Amino acid sequence: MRWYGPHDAVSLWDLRQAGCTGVVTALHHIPVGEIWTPEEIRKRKSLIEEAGMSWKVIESLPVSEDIKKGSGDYLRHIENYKTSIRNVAAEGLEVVTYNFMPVLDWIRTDLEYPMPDQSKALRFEKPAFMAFDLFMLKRPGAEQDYREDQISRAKRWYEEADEEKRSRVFHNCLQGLPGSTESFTAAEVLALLESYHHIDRDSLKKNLKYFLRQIVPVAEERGVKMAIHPDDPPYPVLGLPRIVCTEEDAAELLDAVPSPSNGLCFCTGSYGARADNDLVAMIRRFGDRIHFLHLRNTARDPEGNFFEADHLAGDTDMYAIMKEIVLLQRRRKTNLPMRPDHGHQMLDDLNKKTYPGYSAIGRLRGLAELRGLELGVERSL
Ligand code: DNO
Repeated sequence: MRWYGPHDAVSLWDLRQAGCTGVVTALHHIPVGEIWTPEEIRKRKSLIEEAGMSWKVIESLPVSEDIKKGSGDYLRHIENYKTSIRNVAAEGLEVVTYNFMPVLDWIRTDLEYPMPDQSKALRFEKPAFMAFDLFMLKRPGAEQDYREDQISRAKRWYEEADEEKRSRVFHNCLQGLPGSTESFTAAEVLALLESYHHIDRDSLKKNLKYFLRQIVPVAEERGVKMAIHPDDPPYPVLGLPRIVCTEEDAAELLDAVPSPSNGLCFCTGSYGARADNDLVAMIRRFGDRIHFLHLRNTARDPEGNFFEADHLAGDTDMYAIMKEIVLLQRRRKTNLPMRPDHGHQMLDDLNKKTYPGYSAIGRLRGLAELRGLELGVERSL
């Protein structure tokens, strides 16, 4: 399971009691672009081991905006990234998760979407997001990115929403980086977006490939596996290109640097938010390059809205996915690290302040269901 570090309201012992054996975490206190030192890595590792679990997977070693843009301090950041890879390898860590989403990591408009059982889920509501973009953030040129009917739909959402609803969506869309409780201001996001105005899909891809060509040989030499997380939601947002959304995107980046160390974090929630991604086929095709999995389910509609369903419900057939993973593990003669991604806020979670999607009990439920499913599939094959 994921742990945000000593400040996380969910403790390591909570995770252990949930049935977790391997923790995935990051040194969120080290500024993006700087080096993860051996001391800091060791300190974090011993905390986890003292609670009887292991740390093999990093989520995430973040890639700086300069690297994504291929400008500013990017060469120094890449050298630092290589040093961090060497440092984590020396401490026995095996997988480095990262993403290449410009400016914002994952985005949701609603962090407390009520489920019929009164638990709360994360949701992405397209009209709310478009209203945020067009009428709250007021991004220059935003109307060119939407069709007429979408703009009217967004306007209707905006007019019908009261002040409180608008400001909740505004705040949710500006949430800061994972592991931070701060959010961006509108002015900061607009400035960041502006700094990407010359970066289109092709140049972002070029920068990702450059980064991979630099990093992967070091990872390979030290026995580390890089695992790129897909974009979430898996389509362009706020005029920014998104380049890890589909099977073809994944194939292209894997082919660009054909090394076992250049691999995927296979997130069924992100890839699964698009109806055109066939997840089982993707696991079959990319199996040898999948180094980490996020198991999560979404329920989507044709408008582009989705909410995070229970792990065994929603549009993704989790049984089919798990079966494919079990077969893959057998073929590769290994146990792949995987975790339940997100969970509903439920029971005592409802009275606690945790990172959105990362409350203890909702994830405990997800983990328990997924472990049961895995064991059942395993025994029946
Ligand atoms: C959200 C997570 C992402 C993920 C990063 C990986 O819950 O799946 O924040 O950790 O995109 O770099």
